[in-house]
Amino acid sequence: MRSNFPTISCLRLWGRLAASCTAAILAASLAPLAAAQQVRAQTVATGLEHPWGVAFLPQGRFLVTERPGRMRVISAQGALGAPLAGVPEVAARGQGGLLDVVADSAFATNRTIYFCFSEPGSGGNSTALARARLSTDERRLEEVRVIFSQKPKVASSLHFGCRIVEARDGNLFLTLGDRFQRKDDAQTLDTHHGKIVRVQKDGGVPRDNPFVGRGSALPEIWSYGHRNAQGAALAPDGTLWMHEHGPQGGDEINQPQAGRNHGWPVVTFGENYGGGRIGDGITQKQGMEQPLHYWVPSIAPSGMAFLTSDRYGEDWKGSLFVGSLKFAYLARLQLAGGKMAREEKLLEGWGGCATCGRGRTASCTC
Ligand SMILES: [Ca+2]
Repeated sequence: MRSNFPTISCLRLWGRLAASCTAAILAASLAPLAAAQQVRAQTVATGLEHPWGVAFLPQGRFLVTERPGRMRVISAQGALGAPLAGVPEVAARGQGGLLDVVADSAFATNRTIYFCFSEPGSGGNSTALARARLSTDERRLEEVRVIFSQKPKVASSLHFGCRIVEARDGNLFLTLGDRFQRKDDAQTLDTHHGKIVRVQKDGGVPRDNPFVGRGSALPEIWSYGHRNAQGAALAPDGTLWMHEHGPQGGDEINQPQAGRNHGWPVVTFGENYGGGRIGDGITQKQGMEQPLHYWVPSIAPSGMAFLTSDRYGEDWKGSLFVGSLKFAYLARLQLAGGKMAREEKLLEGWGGCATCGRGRTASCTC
């Protein structure tokens, strides 16, 4: 019975072979020993096209985005609902489209969700964050309102970032990519390129954001010097963690704190595609944060979740899960003293994870 298994679930992409994807439930033994050998994947739904984000709803249901611009409710048994009405127009090109979705921490009473997408507009497109209510019949989004838009818009189909995390204080973190050709903007505070922003649920700016009142700096900015973050999660202590794609090599895990500079593109453990240094080819510089962990070669990380449950045994409790798009595995990262102590590769050869996110209790979705 599924209820006997931990709620590690997985939403995966079947490559480019067909315009259909499968959402799968992964289950692991309750036994703490040899848990990795007992992880397995279980298909729960098929027929999705480029699923990108997933939020858990009450009664074991899922809210899933499809990158071309659809959002659906999927039942606990895997039945696909019809695409929800009310999803705004998205710039569905390249890496862009309808991307992450999360349920408000009080969804059970307010039916509020937040989602982010590639927003078309004057000058091209950029990442936008919207809030909406899921109608009681679950056929449409109501009261849809864009509460934040990345500035400026540019003509690019790359590097949108777009992971949403609700912090314990009720503010929302949103990761924003550097849009690829604007990578140097990640070091300037007058654009939202290559940043993490922190906004209130109505789009307002928290007064204690680090750059409020600092000249031309945009007040939504929380941290900067990021490349393209497609995974973010709250740690058990309530702090924000994220990972970001490096160029060729140099994917990173970071713990962004208020006002910190995470270095891109000045410091990186990667190089240009095809070889050649980026900038001065340095990996550290005063005033710039070092990652907590990095991968060379790149694993192309997607999705992130901490495991907080006791159900998986002491070995797994506190582990950080990250999907690898490139090498098609699920990484379990074991922490010790705030550092990465060990990486275990799960589900190697299974086909890869399209996204990791938040689960209902203490779980990982990927
Ligand atoms: Ca960095």
